[in-house]
Amino acid sequence: MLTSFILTALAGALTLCRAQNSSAGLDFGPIDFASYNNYVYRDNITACQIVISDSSSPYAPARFVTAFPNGNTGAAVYFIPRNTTANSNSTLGVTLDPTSVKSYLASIDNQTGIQGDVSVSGDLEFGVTLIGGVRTVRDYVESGGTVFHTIFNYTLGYHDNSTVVLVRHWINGTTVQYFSWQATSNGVFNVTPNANVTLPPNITLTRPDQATNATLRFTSSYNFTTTTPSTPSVPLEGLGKESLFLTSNTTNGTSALSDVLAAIQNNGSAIADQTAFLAYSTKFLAGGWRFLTYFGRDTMLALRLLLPVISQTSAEAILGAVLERTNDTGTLCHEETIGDYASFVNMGNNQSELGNTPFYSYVMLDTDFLLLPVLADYFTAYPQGTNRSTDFLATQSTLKNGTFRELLLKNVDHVMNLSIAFANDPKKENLVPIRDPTVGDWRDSNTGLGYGIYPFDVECALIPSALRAIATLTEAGILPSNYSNASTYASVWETNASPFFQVSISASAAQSSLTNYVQAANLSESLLYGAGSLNNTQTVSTNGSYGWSDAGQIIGGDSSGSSGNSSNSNSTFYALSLKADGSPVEVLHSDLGFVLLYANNVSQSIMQAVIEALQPYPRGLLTNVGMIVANAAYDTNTTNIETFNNLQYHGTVSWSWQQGLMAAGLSRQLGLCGLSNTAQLETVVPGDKPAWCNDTTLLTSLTQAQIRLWDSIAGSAPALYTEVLSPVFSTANGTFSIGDLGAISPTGTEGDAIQLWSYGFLAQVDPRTGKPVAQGFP
Ligand SMILES: *[C@@H]1O[C@H](CO)[C@@H](O)[C@H](O)[C@H]1NC(C)=O
Ligand SMILES: *[C@@H]1O[C@H](CO)[C@@H](O)[C@H](O)[C@H]1NC(C)=O
Ligand SMILES: *[C@@H]1O[C@H](CO)[C@@H](O)[C@H](O)[C@H]1NC(C)=O
Ligand SMILES: *[C@@H]1O[C@H](CO)[C@@H](O)[C@H](O)[C@H]1NC(C)=O
Ligand SMILES: *[C@@H]1O[C@H](CO)[C@@H](O)[C@H](O)[C@H]1NC(C)=O
Ligand SMILES: *[C@@H]1O[C@H](CO)[C@@H](O)[C@H](O)[C@H]1NC(C)=O
Ligand SMILES: *[C@@H]1O[C@H](CO)[C@@H](O)[C@H](O)[C@H]1NC(C)=O
Ligand SMILES: *[C@@H]1O[C@H](CO)[C@@H](O)[C@H](O)[C@H]1NC(C)=O
Ligand SMILES: *[C@@H]1O[C@H](CO)[C@@H](O)[C@H](O)[C@H]1NC(C)=O
Ligand SMILES: *[C@@H]1O[C@H](CO)[C@@H](O)[C@H](O)[C@H]1NC(C)=O
Ligand SMILES: *[C@@H]1O[C@H](CO)[C@@H](O)[C@H](O)[C@H]1NC(C)=O
Ligand SMILES: CC(=O)N[C@H]1CO[C@H](CO)[C@@H](O)[C@@H]1O
Repeated sequence: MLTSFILTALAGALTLCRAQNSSAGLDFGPIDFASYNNYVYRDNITACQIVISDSSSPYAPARFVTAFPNGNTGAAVYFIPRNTTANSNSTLGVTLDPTSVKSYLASIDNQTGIQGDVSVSGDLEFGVTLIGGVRTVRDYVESGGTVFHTIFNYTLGYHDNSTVVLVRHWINGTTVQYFSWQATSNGVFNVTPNANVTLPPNITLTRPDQATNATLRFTSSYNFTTTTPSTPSVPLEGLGKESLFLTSNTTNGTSALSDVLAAIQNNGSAIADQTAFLAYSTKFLAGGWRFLTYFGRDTMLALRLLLPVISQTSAEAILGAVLERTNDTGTLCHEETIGDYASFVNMGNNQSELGNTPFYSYVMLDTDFLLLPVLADYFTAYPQGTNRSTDFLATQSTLKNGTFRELLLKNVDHVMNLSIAFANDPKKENLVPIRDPTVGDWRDSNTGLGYGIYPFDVECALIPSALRAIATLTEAGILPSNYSNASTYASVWETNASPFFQVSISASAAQSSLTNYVQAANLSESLLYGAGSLNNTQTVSTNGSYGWSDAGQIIGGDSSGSSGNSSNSNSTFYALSLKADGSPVEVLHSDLGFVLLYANNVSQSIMQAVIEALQPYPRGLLTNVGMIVANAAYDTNTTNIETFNNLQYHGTVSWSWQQGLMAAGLSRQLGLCGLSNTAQLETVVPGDKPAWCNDTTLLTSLTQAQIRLWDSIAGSAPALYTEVLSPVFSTANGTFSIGDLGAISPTGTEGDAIQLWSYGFLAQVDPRTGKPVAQGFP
């Protein structure tokens, strides 16, 4: 009796707690990136990102997007300028008044959302309008305006000459979504319903006073509550920067760590707020606006980068979200699809009876190996996680049956099963291929991996690291003792996988490849000398002091030094991937960073390859606006010059988090050598000193490469926390500028302005100055 009374009372209290969302508030913007201004607003009613075209050019439509983490819900409209005024250039500017933005709550039907005012500088017509999932908007945008499914059609609601309401009933459930526009000054709507109701109405706005702007009030709202069988309503509770990060008075860490934590809360607090928009107590989101939902890989990589500074609450939110979504075979979830778009996916899978039950995708191979390394580091090397394993792993999962421990063991078994063949017989065919023919690791696509199926990052870094983690967790008594093979498996992978990826190139072949590449890619020969495009931005004015183009530090250089290369002066670099026939995709790449941050017992040959990759592009990966992720300059298959050009999502473009990975990894490896390095926040487990630490020439080269890398990173400062940028070359200046991939590429993948893993930089110190990155660059 008593027990059941208490349970009922508790359940009541729980419902109350849950009905009251207590998110940390946020209100910031604009963040201007990739031709859009981004604003964020979050309170205890809603969380929303507003994205608006940042400039007007003649006749160009202006795009307006609202994107919500809850249900991964979105609404977008393209405003098309009208040529109504004689002598007009028909430009249309749309500007948000940030002070007008507030949350919207209509208790009558539980609608929540966002409201605000925009000022529009011209007459306009409503173009394509999308209402439903963020994914629906993404599909349209990323397909260059071709993908638009009838099932997502909206209908015209109430309208008069000052108001237009667009309505969408979600595919399943009772959610209704409204996208409303009200002309509050100098605007008159003219709305003509289409005779065919499945086609859009004609909506125009005219300004009675052509000399001034019109003001439009938008309201974007919907009534959806996340539901799971056992938790009928779980609002997303947003974490503020104070609970997201450690604060300097909660640790007794090094002074470098205290400085970094203080910088995050003080000078860097605007950046910390951006991170907070992606941080919720039950999951973290990958990025805004295009990825405002759970992505396993993004969140685990972000966690790994942020380990020195992230709070226990946040670390466990990320780890828990991954474990919650583990499937029966121990495969980890790549992406969750929720809300309206989940219905669409379920129907596509002939499972429409599931309604809008979340759909979990398990396509990515790299994701499977990312949990164990970060979990092992969290439990055994970082103070936040020490002594947390018992309680945390005892947590009951809400999305899947079982405790976190049971789900973790499934992943451990999965990792052991995938790696056993190679561990027993280390030949190429026993490497682990990507599961899906078109996607496999963070480089996503066929083209991103150069049509390879064995990715370097997975085979050479993530698998050995996951196996090491199993050994570490077993040793710490966190995993049961039946994984005694893990350590042996790890050694086999560490020793035998990377040699398959080696590509040997002679000095003369390297030189002629570069000469050919510079022409094919419309670059300039000047980039091949000294500091290349970094000539004016480097730390020191004297070429050579930081190993720019030193023979012992470049591909095809005279490697008589400590390079570890053979005496015939051939250089070795590591292929991006291997094709099904085992042949290497000879593309220089930044995934070496995975080895640096994740792997143990890294070979001297790889360290030498890192030094050589950290040279100016096209000799290496560094441009004056950031490190690029792929470079086909040395590829004997010259068609890859096109496949990896600067219009490709994973071509000669810069992903900021990859710079962060490389920088954190270098810092970790130097730390393993016991080198006192101001950049060192990574906790280094003693006893892991690699053999090459005794090679002083190599160590000097590594520290020089580190400085070069940070010169390049500093050049990307205006886009440091964004998703992706494309370096655009100016022959006149001999340097690159930050280009907007979405605008210059016909396939139109625009970069997100705020991307979770790019905030990994908040845990780093610039080794050139000893200052926390959170403070900004000098
Ligand atoms: C949200 O917070 C405000 C002010 O802090 C409060 O007045 C309001 O009642 C809260 N709303 C909800 C739904 O909790
Ligand atoms: C506006 O003018 C431009 C340039 O003359 C033209 O391309 C466009 O079709 C016109 N738009 C309308 C709606 O008339
Ligand atoms: C169009 O814009 C250009 C550049 O802003 C300006 O020079 C030109 O006078 C404008 N034309 C008209 C007809 O307003
Ligand atoms: C008119 O709209 C343009 C573009 O949105 C904006 O730049 C300008 O500041 C607005 N003018 C006023 C007076 O609000
Ligand atoms: C609004 O939400 C409350 C609490 O979840 C629920 O009791 C009520 O029925 C909902 N109202 C409507 C109109 O759906
Ligand atoms: C808008 O509609 C109202 C009511 O129908 C009418 O009184 C008013 O004149 C209209 N305004 C314009 C500019 O058409
Ligand atoms: C959403 O709102 C509609 C009316 O606008 C209502 O019929 C429906 O029950 C609501 N659904 C939820 C989940 O509150
Ligand atoms: C209405 O438009 C849709 C989509 O273009 C089309 O498939 C349908 O045949 C049209 N219906 C009528 C009655 O014209
Ligand atoms: C919408 O109506 C306006 C004004 O009548 C007209 O100029 C425009 O061409 C129409 N747009 C479409 C797509 O029919
Ligand atoms: C820690 O420091 C912050 C300011 O940096 C302060 O607001 C907070 O109260 C302090 N917490 C404790 C437990 O001392
Ligand atoms: C979801 O909606 C689709 C399309 O209307 C329908 O076929 C399906 O039966 C619905 N499923 C549920 C569970 O409501
Ligand atoms: C109102 C609306 O969005 N109508 C669209 C419905 O879907 C068809 C095809 O997918 C589009 O052509 C309509 O514009």
